[in-house]
Amino acid sequence: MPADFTGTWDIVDNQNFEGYMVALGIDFATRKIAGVLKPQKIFEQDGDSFTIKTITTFRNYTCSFKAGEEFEEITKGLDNRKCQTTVNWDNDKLVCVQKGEKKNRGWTHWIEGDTLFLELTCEDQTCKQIFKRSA
Ligand code: VL7
Repeated sequence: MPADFTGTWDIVDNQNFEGYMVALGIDFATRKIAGVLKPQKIFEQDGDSFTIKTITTFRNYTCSFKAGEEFEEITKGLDNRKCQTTVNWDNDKLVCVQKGEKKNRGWTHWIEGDTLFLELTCEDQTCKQIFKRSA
């Protein structure tokens, strides 16, 4: 049985989001707005099929995929790039590789109890986010 991420998660910590946004080439004004947001993650999971919604007061981002199947991701409203993206299980972690213009781009999610972890990487920058289950 794979891990079940289904639910709603509220951010409680966000380390080096600024560095991650700089690596993605996000402009100064947008970074200042984005840097104070408190994103919520809403996971819908049916086995290996996922929809992850990242919800903020500024912009929302939705990504749907099936583990193990490559898809074209357009990071609309974020850095607006096209990636060939694959998310795979690594034991109970979800490991995403976003192939495209930016080197070493991807993210990893995992759960420990009622805590959801996310590490977002682009080039030499890693942002570490922590969420607590709210529903
Ligand atoms: C993680 C934001 C910064 C542009 C707006 C900020 C809007 C949220 O990759 C992500 O989630 C994965 C893993 O959970 C699933 O899709 C999105 C947010 C990255 C990067 C870019 C700043 C402008 C913040 C919508």
